[in-house]
Amino acid sequence: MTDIIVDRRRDLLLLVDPQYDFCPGGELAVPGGDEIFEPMRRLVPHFTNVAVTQDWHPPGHSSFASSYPDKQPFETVELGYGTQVLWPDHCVQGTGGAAFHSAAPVDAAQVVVRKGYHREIDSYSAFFENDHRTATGLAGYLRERGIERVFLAGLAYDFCVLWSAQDARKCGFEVVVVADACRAIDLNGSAAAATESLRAVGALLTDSQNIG
Ligand code: VGL
Ligand code: ZN
Repeated sequence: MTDIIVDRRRDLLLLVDPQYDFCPGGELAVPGGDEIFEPMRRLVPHFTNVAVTQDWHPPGHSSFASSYPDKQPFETVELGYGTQVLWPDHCVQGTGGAAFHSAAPVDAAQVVVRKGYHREIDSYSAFFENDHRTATGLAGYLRERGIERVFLAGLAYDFCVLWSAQDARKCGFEVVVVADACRAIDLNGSAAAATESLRAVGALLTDSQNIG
């Protein structure tokens, strides 16, 4: 049943990190990551406004476990802005793994927001880097274009989709997360925690079949 009607003037579809490194075979593969592209492609025709984010790290990024002598991927480190999960090297600028997956409908996007390009700060969110202060400029761009509601789909549900959805709410946008067009990393229960957090900030969770 279609219970969410897209308003082409004020709604935006935000495709989050649909990149090879987050898909099976990639450096930070999300289980089932490549299963999101079919629902994503079905969503796109409903929208006039589409944006895409691209995780885009320099070599030696502070979120890479390899940048520390004594750390393994998925351990954490305390950085100036708080606790940072450490990842395998992924989405390094200009590499094939950082490229958009060929099945991702990114040609529909009017803007590409790259993030995570400051060596010392990670950026899960499309709106603010992980210090929760440094803006990417996306909120201003959306406001100038009259966007009031943001639909999110992409990878990973419990990191970049979650943080982007939370920040979108903080910036005053209505938020719809399209769950079947997302997949989670699920580190220590982070997928279930993400759903709780999304509900707590007033984000709507739905599936692509309910959007028309
Ligand atoms: C992401 C971990 C590190 C994501 C990006 O896209 O969710 N997760 N970098
Ligand atoms: Zn990253």
